[in-house]
Amino acid sequence: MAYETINVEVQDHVCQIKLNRPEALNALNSELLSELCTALEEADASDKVRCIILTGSEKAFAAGADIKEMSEKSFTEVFSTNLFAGVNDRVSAIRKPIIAAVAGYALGGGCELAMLCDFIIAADTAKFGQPEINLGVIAGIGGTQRLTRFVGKSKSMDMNLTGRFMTAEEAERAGLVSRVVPAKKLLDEATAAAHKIAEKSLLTAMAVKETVNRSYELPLSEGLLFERRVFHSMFATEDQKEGMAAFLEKREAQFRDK
Ligand code: CO8
Repeated sequence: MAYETINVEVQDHVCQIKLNRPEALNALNSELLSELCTALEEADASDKVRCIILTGSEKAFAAGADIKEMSEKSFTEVFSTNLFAGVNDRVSAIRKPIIAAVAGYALGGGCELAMLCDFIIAADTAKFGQPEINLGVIAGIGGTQRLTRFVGKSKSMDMNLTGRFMTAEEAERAGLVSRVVPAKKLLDEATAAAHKIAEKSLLTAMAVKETVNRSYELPLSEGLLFERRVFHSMFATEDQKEGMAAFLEKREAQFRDK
């Protein structure tokens, strides 16, 4: 499918989706969000894709929701259309792993979109922030909720109340990003990580994603039970037999997603 505000490329089982509104630092307008959700759903459904990378430009992953588009909206309109609920639900429903490769600004909805991915690899130029308070609003798709779970209350309050930006180094220390790499190597590192994931059984990778995400929804005892039951269920798969046999026979596993 042809898109106006994103570029999509599939190579070696990895789908790279690049946000592409350079004139607005990849601000997330309704067209971009709709195209992004459709592209993610297409990748999720495609036999050719085993892992997804979401990225932006060198200057901006995304500088937030599109302020021009939002500025004239009324309460009635945003409430009755449940603005941004669909994006949260559609991105959360993707079952294949999504890596956010972030360089430059990831602000407001940009930071929230990165947090909706499964993990974040940051360039050393990345800047994360929830500056919505400067616009007289608050975060709307995870900036007060997911960010607090990732970095703790104190830092989340700091980010949401002062609107200051976090460097990549601080974001790694705080647990928001999994690794920081030189900006020039960002896509190579993200692609290498995606290829590593793509080599695994897709069934198992999806089970990992579903189970880790449950840890945010469940108390520990229920989370552990869910994990154990999913672990047990993997013994019904051919990939479990193959993975363990390959280890014992000292060879590479040939997973078949069965
Ligand atoms: N919306 C619309 N346009 C934007 C946005 C934005 N969020 N950010 C930048 N732009 C535009 C600018 O208006 C400018 O356009 P023009 O050239 O036509 O004037 C162009 O991008 C370049 O921007 P700057 O000239 O400002 O570039 P600087 O390098 O001087 O500054 C900054 C970069 C610091 C990133 C600055 O642009 C900035 O502060 N942007 C706004 C950041 C912000 O407040 N983000 C939060 C938005 S609110 C939000 O995200 C609510 C989340 C709700 C959920 C979202 C669900 C997906």
